[in-house]
Amino acid sequence: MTIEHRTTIEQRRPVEPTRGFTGRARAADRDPRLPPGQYDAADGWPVLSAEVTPELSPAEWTFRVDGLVTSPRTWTWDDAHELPASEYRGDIHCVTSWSKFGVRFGGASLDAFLAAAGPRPEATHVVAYSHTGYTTNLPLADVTGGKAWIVWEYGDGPLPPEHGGPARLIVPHLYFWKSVKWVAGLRLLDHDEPGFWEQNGYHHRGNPWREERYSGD
Ligand SMILES: Nc1nc2c(c(=O)[nH]1)N[C@H]1C(S)=C(S)[C@@H](COP(=O)(O)O)O[C@H]1N2
Ligand SMILES: [Mo]
Repeated sequence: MTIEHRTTIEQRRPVEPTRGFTGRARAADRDPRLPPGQYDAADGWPVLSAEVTPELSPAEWTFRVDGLVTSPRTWTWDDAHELPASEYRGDIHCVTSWSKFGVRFGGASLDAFLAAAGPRPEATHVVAYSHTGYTTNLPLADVTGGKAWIVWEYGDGPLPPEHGGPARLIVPHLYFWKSVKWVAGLRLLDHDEPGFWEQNGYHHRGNPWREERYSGD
């Protein structure tokens, strides 16, 4: 993952939709589901990857939880599918300014994985990482309590490879760069450890409603 590649990708900032002669949407016209500075991508779903889509079959995919846990564990595709099914229906928001409303992702709640591993009391943060080397940091509180999922379905079908299939993390209440594609695991830590984008100027938390896009926002 080179700087040039990263820059190219996040510079693909979509053009604001045309809003007529006033050039500005009236507050009353604005969809309340749209966080500040975002636009509705409607039927589109941009692919944003810092790496080439890996060839990763379900049989090769694994998900590990380790670090500050009592029982470090690795799940295979079949193991993960034995967990209670859980889905997210709602909106997603990318820092490059597109949002998508009412999407469905199916998989298992991250709570189910964490419960099996048993976070130690000292654990405050996690680093989530992919099979390709992408990383992102999150407070443990942002991935517990029904706020994060490991998903392998989009709509009624399998999650497409370019969107992180066989399986990805989703943390939909934060900007989508936290939602690691081709997710490989979660390491629990007693401190915050900036990931790939966070080391390159992105905000450590990324709350779209507070427009926490870049460090200092
Ligand atoms: N492994 C990996 N996960 C990733 C990324 C990436 O480059 N690699 N990009 C992130 C960013 S910046 C965004 S906006 C979303 C994009 O997801 P999408 O391509 O399915 O829209 O994935 C996030 N997860
Ligand atoms: Mo992004």
